[in-house]
Formats: sequence, C-alpha cells, structure tokens
Amino acid sequence: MISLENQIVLITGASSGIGAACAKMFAGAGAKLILAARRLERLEELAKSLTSAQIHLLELDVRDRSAVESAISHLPSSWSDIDILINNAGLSRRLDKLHEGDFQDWEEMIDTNIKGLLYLTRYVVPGMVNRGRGHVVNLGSIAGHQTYPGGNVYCATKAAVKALSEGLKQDLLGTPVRVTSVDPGMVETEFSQVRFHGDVDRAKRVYQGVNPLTADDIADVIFFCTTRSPHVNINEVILMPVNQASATLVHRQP
Ligand code: NDP
Ligand code: 8X3
Repeated sequence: MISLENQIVLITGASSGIGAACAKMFAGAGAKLILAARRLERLEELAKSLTSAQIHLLELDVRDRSAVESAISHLPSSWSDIDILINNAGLSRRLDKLHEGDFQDWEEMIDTNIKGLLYLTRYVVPGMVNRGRGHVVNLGSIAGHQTYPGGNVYCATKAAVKALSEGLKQDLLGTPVRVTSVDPGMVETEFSQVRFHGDVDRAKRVYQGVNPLTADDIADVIFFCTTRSPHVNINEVILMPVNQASATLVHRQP
C-alpha cells in the first residue's frame, strides 16, 4: 500500500455524493485536496468539516472547456502537481424513451459525463506524464456495461467512459500513470433526485428495500485502487448491492 500523505488529489463533483465521500476519505489519509463543483457554497461547507486537511476549492463547470483550462493552468504552484484525478462529476436526466427524449437533457449528460471528463483529462494528464507519476480514476457505471429501458443516452455516456478509460490506459502504456474505472450499480446519493429533476419521493422509491451502496462504499473502493503498489493497475471495478444482479434485476425486501 502506498501513502497518500501530501499527495494532491483533484476531485470533480465534490459537492455531493461519491465526490464528497472521496474528499472525506482522502482527507483522512493526509492528502491535499482540490475540490471542484459548480456549487461553491457546498464545497465551502465540506471544507469546513475537514479542518485538518489542506484544501483548494474550484468553482467549476466541467462542461466549460476554457474554464477547465483556466482553472488548471492558474492553480497556485503548490497545487499544480496533481497526483490523482478523480473524474467523478456526472449526472443522468430522466428515463424518457429515446424517440421522445429532451435535447437539453441529452446535451447536459453528454457535455458533463463525456466532454467534461475529456477536458479534465486533457489538461491534467500531460503534467502527470511529464512528472512520471499519476493516477486517473473515472466514474463509470454498470450503465456503461448494460443498457436499460429509458437509460439510452445516460448509458451511452457511461459506455463512452468505459471506452475512454480503456483508450487512456492504452495511450499511457510506457508511462507510470495509472488508469482505473470504478463502475457501480445503485448508490444512494442525490443522483436520482437529479435524474428526476428534484422529485424526492420518486428518487427515494428507486432505493426502497434494496439496501443500496453508499457513497462511502465507493470512496472505499477508489481509496483501495489508488493505494496499491505503483506497479499495480486496477483497470476496472464493477460493484453493486447484494440485492442487485444487473441494471434491471433488483431484489426488494418488503
Ligand atoms: P450526486 O448527484 O450526488 O453528485 C454529482 C456531483 O457531480 C455533484 O457534486 C455535482 O456538483 C457534480 N456535477 C454535476 N454536473 C457538474 C458540472 N457540470 N460541473 C461540475 N460538477 C458537476 O451523484 P453521485 O455522487 O451518485 O454521482 C457521481 C458520479 O457517479 C457520476 O458520474 C455518476 O454518473 C456516477 N455513478 C453514480 C451511481 C449512483 O447510483 N449514484 C452509480 C454509478 C455511477 P454541482 O451540482 O455542485 O456542480
Ligand atoms: C447509475 C446507476 O443503474 O441508475 O449509473 O444507471 S444506474
């Protein structure tokens, strides 16, 4: 196991769910955290709760390529040598049939889940290659492995993340930079509230009787992947709750 003490970890989508859980876990291991999201006030609250950690906040919309370039290129020199990039920012919008889908929902998912991940990767990874150290963790999903009814565009974005993780691993061959895709099933976060545009009751019903994964469960896996010996690359982790067998096969306890 390698130490994360003073390693610089950039987490996108740190204002909620899996990203916030990663921030807590990596802070506990002594990492220096760059926390990025659009909701700065949520990041500030999180930073207040992590008093012992060194933290740099970025109010950032990952869909905005020039904002991503500017944020990365203007990092203070003590924060610029990023060791671990966690490409976590992402979202789903509704479960519409493809032929009835909403263009804005599609663009939001494609721009965030695919293009945002690409922008961060493009602006951060060259520094890792130059320094001869680094690790990129992408949040994929079981949705990238199996398409489910109404999942269409969201599933396509996560299939793209799977392809991009594989492609990045191939293109970094010959460098020490590592690439991991963490691909969960049902994790109870704000994800379903965002999918259903704020319908909290509908979001709750998604996880009813399932005993779903928690954001901490995913942070735990990411922590494991990033603390292996430097010659070990965990390429892909698929995990789901015990009560889930596939994207569409879920056992609900009464
Ligand atoms: P949450 O909704 O709880 O968190 C999503 C995070 O992404 C928020 O911090 C949000 O911050 C950020 N985000 C969204 N859009 C942008 C943007 N344009 N720019 C910057 N940040 C953005 O969901 P999860 O924690 O569950 O999701 C995290 C990742 O895990 C996603 O990629 C998701 O697809 C993936 N995932 C989730 C699963 C689940 O069941 N929950 C299962 C499999 C994968 P803000 O709004 O402040 O910008
Ligand atoms: C999130 C899991 O099954 O809602 O990626 O697509 S699922």
